[in-house]
Amino acid sequence: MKRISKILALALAVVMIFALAACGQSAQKEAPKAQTEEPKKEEPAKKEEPKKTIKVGFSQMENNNPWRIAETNSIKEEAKKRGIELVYTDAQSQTAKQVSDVEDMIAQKVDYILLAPREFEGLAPALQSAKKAKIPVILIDRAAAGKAGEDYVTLIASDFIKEGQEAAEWLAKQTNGKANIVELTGTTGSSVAKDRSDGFKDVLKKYPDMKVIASQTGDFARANGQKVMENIIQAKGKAITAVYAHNDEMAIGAIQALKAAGMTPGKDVIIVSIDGEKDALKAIVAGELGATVECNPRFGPSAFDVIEKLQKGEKIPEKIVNPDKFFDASNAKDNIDAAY
Ligand code: GYE
Repeated sequence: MKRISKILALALAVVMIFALAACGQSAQKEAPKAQTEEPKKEEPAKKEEPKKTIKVGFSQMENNNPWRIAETNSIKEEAKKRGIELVYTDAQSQTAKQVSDVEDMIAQKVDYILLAPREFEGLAPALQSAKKAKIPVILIDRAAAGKAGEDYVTLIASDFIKEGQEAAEWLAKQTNGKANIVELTGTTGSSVAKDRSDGFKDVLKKYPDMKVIASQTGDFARANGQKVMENIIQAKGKAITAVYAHNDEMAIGAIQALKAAGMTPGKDVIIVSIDGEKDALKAIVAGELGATVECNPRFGPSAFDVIEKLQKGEKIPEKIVNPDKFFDASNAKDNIDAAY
């Protein structure tokens, strides 16, 4: 036994000597190579880089219309462009899910949160959790209850009151201040539906012969807009002379309902809406939709500009208002290609 282990130890020693020699050789062989690959020396610095990658959570409320999809794409594209890691969630039209989505992001330790609030109320628990975790929240496209600079950093959005006012002024001109209007409102409880209604009705005060004869929610969706319009047509029939839809999708639904009822949109019934999506511009060219107030969904550049400013410690205003255009028969065709 002793002899056998002695032999084994000897054999092992021989193998090790050879192995060491081989190592030395390959190290020698590779030495010149290693010298030319100088950046290798900087590896430790490189390793720190991933820490600098910003991780941003984007809580989208839903993705059920072209406007939303354009917004989601804009955020995703811009994050990619800037090398920012994005954690994306879709609340599927449920405020409760939106709260838990934000809480998940906090657990994932994102550096910032972009939040597109479905409803004005109901998101306080999410905002509080983010505040506790010291994660800045930037509201985009709709408002939520809370204080800028305290519960969230800022709100980037269009001026919805102005949008409603512009729609009303256009309609007043088209109808010589005389119209029986059906209002198709957006999501109940959203800041945008309230403001677009308020702005519109504000202007109507100047025109006593312009009346809202029915106002119902179509939840910003085409199919709902169509269904609601069908019911209103059944109740009001030919008395309807105008439609104000809080977004293009519902306006397009209303156009379909009017046609099905044997009415001619653009002639019997003048229609105005908001957003500026491709289908709406096409409907303007077709003479069915009168006009649409633009509401720009491309939030990517402005949202990530805010984040980069926060990174540098710069001050951010409490509200950032998106500039919007106006589309009617004079410019719809020229803007179709650029629309979403
Ligand atoms: O007009 C509509 C969308 O919040 C401004 O929501 C946004 C609105 C937009 O679903 O189409």
